[in-house]
Amino acid sequence: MLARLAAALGAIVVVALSAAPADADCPKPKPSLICVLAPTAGNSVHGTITVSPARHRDGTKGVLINANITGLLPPRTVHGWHVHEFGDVSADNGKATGGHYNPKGVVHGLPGGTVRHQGDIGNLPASDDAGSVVVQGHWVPKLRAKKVLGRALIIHALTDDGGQPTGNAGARLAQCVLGVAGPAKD
Ligand SMILES: *[C@@H]1O[C@H](CO)[C@@H](O)[C@H](O)[C@H]1NC(C)=O
Ligand SMILES: [Cu+2]
Repeated sequence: MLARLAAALGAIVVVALSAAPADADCPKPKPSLICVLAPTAGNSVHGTITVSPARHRDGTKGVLINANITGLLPPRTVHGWHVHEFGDVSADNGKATGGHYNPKGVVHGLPGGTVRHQGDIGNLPASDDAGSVVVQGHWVPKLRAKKVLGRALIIHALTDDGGQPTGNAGARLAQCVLGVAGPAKD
């Protein structure tokens, strides 16, 4: 009886030891996401977007978005961009990605506003004379990188004016799926 109890306890200790993480003292690196744009039919927008978890000075959690996008024609135009619900880029018009990522079922808005879809990341800066934009550290409060992993990012033809229901941003020029990024290269 006692021997059997000791054996059972031994088994529990072994299980507990093998389950203990070897690197318990190392903080887990936070995943960053990467999205490589492909143009929808009839368009020529290409680019790469990264999404990194960040915390604002006031303690708000969110993400910082970097992007380098070309083919935003005509030149000097402002294009809305959003996280859309599904990572399905099988439709050549971008429509298989569904609507904006909006888990709370609220109304549309822009990142500075009090109410908005979580996928409402606003507008790109105006494209330059060549139709390109480079974005460094576009802050989006309350968006969580791990919640958008596997969803799509859409670049629209028109400016998101914040209007209902989806900002009047027009056709979808390019789409990509947010995936796990490798180690930072810069
Ligand atoms: C943006 O991408 C283009 C190629 O598409 C590259 O030539 C350029 O160096 C990139 N710019 C930045 C700031 O990464
Ligand atoms: Cu959109």
